[in-house]
Amino acid sequence: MKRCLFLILFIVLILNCGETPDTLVAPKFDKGAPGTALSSTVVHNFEDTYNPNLLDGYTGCGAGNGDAVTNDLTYLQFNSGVRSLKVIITHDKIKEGYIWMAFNFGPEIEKDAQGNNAPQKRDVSGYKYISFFINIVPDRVKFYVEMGDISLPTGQSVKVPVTVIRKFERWQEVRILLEDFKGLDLERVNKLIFSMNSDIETQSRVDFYLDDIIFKN
Ligand SMILES: [Ca+2]
Repeated sequence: MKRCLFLILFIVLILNCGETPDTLVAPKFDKGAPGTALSSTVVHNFEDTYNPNLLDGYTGCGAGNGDAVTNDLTYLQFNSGVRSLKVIITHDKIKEGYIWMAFNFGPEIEKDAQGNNAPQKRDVSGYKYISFFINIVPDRVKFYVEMGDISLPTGQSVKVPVTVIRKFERWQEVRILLEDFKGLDLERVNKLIFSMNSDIETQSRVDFYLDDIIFKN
């Protein structure tokens, strides 16, 4: 009888070992060998280098019409690892400007019509969210998350507005459903952009920290 119980216990253990964890229920993803589908794709975690990002693409920022944006890897704050990205934005309250921080998807080996390195397409259709962590100095910040696909002309994207209310106390995760990017071809996404228009932001200066930009389910 004892031997029989041991046998049953052994079989149960074997069956449990063979179970596939939920995290491996995978989306479609066009990088990596077949059968190695991933449960998430990290765009940037701001740990080792600013450029290239973890999708082998170029990360850059800019502003016009009197506005300014700077960003730097910093040890002052982090959600993962030991570093995050510190972003400082200043607005010209008189003029209307556009401020952007772009994460192109790489490797950027092809040229577009203007001769610039062209971001490469990624299939993110198997994911449910684009997620990122933010920690902010002012108690309210409004911006857009934009994404482009390779069928859109250069400079065009699909925008989703985001308002973060949390004060500079702790990291806050923001998740945006990918289905909210109406009309975007999720099988051929080539860039992710954080942007602001001066006219939607009342603060003259916004400091915030950004970490762990991830496509996930
Ligand atoms: Ca980090």
